Amino acid sequence: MYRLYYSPGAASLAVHWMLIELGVPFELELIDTEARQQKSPDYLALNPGGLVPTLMVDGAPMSESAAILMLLAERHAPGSLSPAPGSPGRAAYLQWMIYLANTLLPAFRAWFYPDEPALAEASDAARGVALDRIEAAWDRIDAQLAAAGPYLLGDALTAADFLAVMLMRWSRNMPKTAVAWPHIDAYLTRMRAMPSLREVHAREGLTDWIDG
Ligand SMILES: N[C@@H](CCC(=O)N[C@@H](CS)C(=O)NCC(=O)O)C(=O)O
Repeated sequence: MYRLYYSPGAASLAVHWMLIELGVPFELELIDTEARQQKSPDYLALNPGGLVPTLMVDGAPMSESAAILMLLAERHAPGSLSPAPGSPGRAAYLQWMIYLANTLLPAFRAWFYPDEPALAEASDAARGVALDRIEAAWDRIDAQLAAAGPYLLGDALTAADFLAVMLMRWSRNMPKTAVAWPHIDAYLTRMRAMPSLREVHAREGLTDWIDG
């Protein structure tokens, strides 16, 4: 059985949401990031970066939310949440998964942890750069939704939607939230109606954002 190490609202949310959507059995283990449990020796043995999430897969720890989403999609929804190798949608799927994981998610890390990319005295500047990068990503994603829609990659829900929606949620307290972009706003209205997204909010005790 899968075991997900999670923290409410963290990068584990997308994985937790997909596990619920897929209907596969799993156990949850809460990691209290306020208490820095993610840096405990026991957890570091599973996730050397000391980050949430970790998913135990067949007894072995796996980290990196995007990679976990891709694995779960391949294992449990072949050809639907994850376009098959060689299929027409595969290239765009890989591109968007890596863009979200490699460009947008790190910009959020720089926004939430500005001391990481810069010294403490330069953290305001680091946050400014992160904000520009996040807003540039919303421009790009909004244009993609306008051109493709109703999901990020067109007609079908994919793992990229799980990652994108989680990241959109992370913008909820920023100066300009993702819903300021009209096609993202319409997309989130549709996505927020998904029972599995509502369920993961309920299970993680998250009451803000889900109702707009
Ligand atoms: N690239 C990692 C990033 C995970 C990440 O940044 N997790 C945050 C929570 S959203 C975390 O563990 N923060 C605690 C820390 O940095 O100590 C992934 O996608 O899994």
